[in-house]
Amino acid sequence: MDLIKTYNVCFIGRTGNGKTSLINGLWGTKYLTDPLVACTKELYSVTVLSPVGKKYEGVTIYDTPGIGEFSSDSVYERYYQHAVKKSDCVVLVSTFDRTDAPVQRFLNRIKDYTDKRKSVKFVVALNHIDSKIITDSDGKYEPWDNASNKPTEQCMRNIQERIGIIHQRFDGKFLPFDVVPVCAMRKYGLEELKSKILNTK
Ligand SMILES: Nc1nc2c(ncn2[C@@H]2O[C@H](COP(=O)(O)OP(=O)(O)OP(=O)(O)O)[C@@H](O)[C@H]2O)c(=O)[nH]1
Ligand SMILES: [Mg+2]
Repeated sequence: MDLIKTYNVCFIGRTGNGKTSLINGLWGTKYLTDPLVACTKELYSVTVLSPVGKKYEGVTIYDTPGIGEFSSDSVYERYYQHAVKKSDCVVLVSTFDRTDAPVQRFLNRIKDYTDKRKSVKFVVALNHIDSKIITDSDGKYEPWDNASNKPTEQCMRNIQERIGIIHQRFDGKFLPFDVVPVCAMRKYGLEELKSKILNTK
């Protein structure tokens, strides 16, 4: 029997989407991140003693390498298998970038990795919502209201649109899910994401 009974969570998603940044923001770890190149290349895990409901004494978080990274996918596959198999909650980290094909393929196959004795939960974190990738014809798109540290109304509309697309593309591929808009960089939405992951709401 495990000495510490943990609720296990794994973060998956394409390189640079902010898996490691979110884990650092949510659990105070200091794992390395990188703006330019694939950063996480092994399977990292950290265990935090902090009760989750009545059943668990702590939480173990798995940080995985980015999916869809050409041939390295096969190298990383055993990490994904291991982390998903251990997990009570799978967090997929996405962004406004619509290159979803690698993730759709991934969701098709991770069903086989889950531990069938667990009732696994699935959450999508929509990160990088402060991104300026989306521009208007006049180029004046401002995603962030710094005064309130919240997305602008225009950004909110982009978030709603992207959530719709994520549902169209991912519904039925794995488990039912909610999408939580977050910004790891500006520490926005982290409490909401944590409570969704840990089922505390
Ligand atoms: N502007 C902005 N930058 C972010 C946000 N989240 C993460 N970043 C930056 O994006 C870069 C990539 O973040 P990581 O956390 O390393 O991404 P990752 O998904 O772990 O990437 P891999 O380990 O390569 O799979 C870093 O430079 C972060 O500082 C965000 O919400 N907004
Ligand atoms: Mg990483």
